Amino acid sequence: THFDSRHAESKTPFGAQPQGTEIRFALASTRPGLLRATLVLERRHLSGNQEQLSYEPLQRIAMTPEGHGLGTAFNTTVRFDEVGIFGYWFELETQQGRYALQNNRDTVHWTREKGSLGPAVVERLPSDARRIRRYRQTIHARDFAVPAWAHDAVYYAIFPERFRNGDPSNDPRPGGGRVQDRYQGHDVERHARWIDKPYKPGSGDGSDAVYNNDFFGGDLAGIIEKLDDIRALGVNTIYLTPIFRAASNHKYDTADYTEVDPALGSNADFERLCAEAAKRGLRVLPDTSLNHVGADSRYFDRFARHTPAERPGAFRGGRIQPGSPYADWFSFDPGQAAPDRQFKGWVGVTDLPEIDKGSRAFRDFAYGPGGVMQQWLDRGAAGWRMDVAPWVPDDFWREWRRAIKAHRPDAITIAETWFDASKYFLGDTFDGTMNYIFRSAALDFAAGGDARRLAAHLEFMRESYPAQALLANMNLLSSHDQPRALHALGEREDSPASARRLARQRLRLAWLLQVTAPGAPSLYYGDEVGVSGGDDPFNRAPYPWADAGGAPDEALRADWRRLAALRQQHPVLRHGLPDAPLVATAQLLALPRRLGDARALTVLSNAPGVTRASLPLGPEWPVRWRDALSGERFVADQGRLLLPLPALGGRLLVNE
Ligand code: ARE
Ligand code: CA
Repeated sequence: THFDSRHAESKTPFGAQPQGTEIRFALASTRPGLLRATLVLERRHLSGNQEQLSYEPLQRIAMTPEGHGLGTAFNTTVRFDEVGIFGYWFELETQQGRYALQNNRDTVHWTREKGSLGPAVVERLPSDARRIRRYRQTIHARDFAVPAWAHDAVYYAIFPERFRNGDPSNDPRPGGGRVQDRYQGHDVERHARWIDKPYKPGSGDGSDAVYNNDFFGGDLAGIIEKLDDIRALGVNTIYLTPIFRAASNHKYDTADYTEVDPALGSNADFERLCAEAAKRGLRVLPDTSLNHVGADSRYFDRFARHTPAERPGAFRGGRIQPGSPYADWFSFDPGQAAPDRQFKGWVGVTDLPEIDKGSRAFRDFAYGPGGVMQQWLDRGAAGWRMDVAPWVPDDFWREWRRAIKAHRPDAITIAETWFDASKYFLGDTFDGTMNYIFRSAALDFAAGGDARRLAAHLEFMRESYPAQALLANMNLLSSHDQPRALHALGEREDSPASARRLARQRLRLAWLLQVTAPGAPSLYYGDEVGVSGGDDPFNRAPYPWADAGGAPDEALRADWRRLAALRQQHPVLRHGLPDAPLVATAQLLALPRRLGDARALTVLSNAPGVTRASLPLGPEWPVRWRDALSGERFVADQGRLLLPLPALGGRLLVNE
């Protein structure tokens, strides 16, 4: 059923656009006998899951540059007056029947751009339109604005319990200690087996099952103590995983939204942290879940540890409490016999009873006047990283954003998502997301994967995400939820020195991409000194402070600092818009960005040996370039720039 001909499509302007923009769609084909072409537009993610198709006939046009010499060319202009996410494809009509010109399933697109037609796949129109692979058009609100500082941000992500013990007096067990179970409730017996058992990463002996209850004594005082070191990394925003009172070490099981956990410090310590950070030009971005709380919390109080019987938590002592001030926050099923089945835990985790986000009482508590969001912004927080964003209804996030921006217009709103986050970038919910698409694509490439795969992911984001958000995304390589970068790049505890060196070189390659790609780089504490570790919980190892017996890799840290400094020196790396890759082959990628007359060209090679790149620069490109890393100069000759490239390395070229 394949159309035996060449065909291509393009659009101008390319990428997400504000409401009211007119976009010209064009296609061209060498197929003789094309009768008609139609643009099929589908609106998605607006009211519920309803899909709506509209058909725009294309006009046949005389051969123009748009046609690129491909037989017949068509185009049409559509004005997008509504905000939304649109999918589209083209229908082609011939004497033989109808065909769909659609996004390519098999090959990578990285040249889909105005003027440069991208390859497309044409197949007989299937009876079920869901089988057609759409192109994407995002239309965002005209007034979508992110805080002025968002594109300048460089994050340092800290898991507070594991960074630095600045105050042994607040340790969960006085004097520190490795393992401490603070649960007084239901699974203490299961956990008890492991108390005081040495933690053996990856041992599979079950010691990791209770790792949520291992404490190392890290706290806010420790972070305050190390602010100068943090600042020296070239970062400017500290992202903290949750710090509110909670039983676990990760503290996503909030017990009280209004208090810092006593093992981490006090509310005053948080204010001090923000103030001391601000003195050094650093912001502090907290994290919380408004989707669930802890079972062991004052709101739920499953183990009757928090609330008096007269003002009970909603499930105090394992029984539904209709008279609870928090009763309205949760949905219960009293028909179930087992307590675990009477409420819903987040993805079935009974430690994390899910909130009914429709509850007005909860919404007011969370983001109403004087509510949780405001309290912490008033204490100095720079905004919020919101846990499990997709589990919370969009209308919640809309109200939430309005409340936050009304209170503090320069507060940033970051969603935790793992896949396409386009629906959060229409202007009414989030400014950016934790960019896991970036993480997987970058690590895949650095580990030796096909550079065209990385290009395809970067192009997906360049096409789908408004620039405001694209440049505000938290581009991470490691996090508290995924194996650390070094682990993903092959380093293991027992790796020989050569394997370690190789993994660290791959990490530098990923860093070069991270600090030059569109989006705010995020460094996970310890990555910069060679900390590795696999899945949760092994990705949360304590920072290896030299004064606590650790062995930080200072050379690696110096490399990070050099790379992060590039971003500070070249505004184009913070504010420049990306263009389509200049080159993407199996092992080579050249990624351009521009800001006014300034150009940056990141050239990356994951080949194991030294290679050469030959970059096609159009006539409009500068001729003289300097590698901002090595200082070497290069001059383009007849529109080509020839570059030697180191093994597993790259260059950042800037125009002179
Ligand atoms: C604990 C154990 C885990 C165990 C889990 C389930 O440590 O080993 O698998 O329980 O029983 C917090 C803690 C976790 C804890 C969890 C539950 O930090 O240590 O896990 O609570 O008690 C998905 C979600 C994503 C979510 C991750 C964890 O999409 O939103 O799962 N991330 C946030 C936070 C977490 C936090 C929570 C949510 C809960 O950042 O730290 O967990 O508040 C794939 C999927 C992703 C999936 C991802 C991660 O790639 O595509 O959707 O993320 O894996 O595993
Ligand atoms: Ca401590």
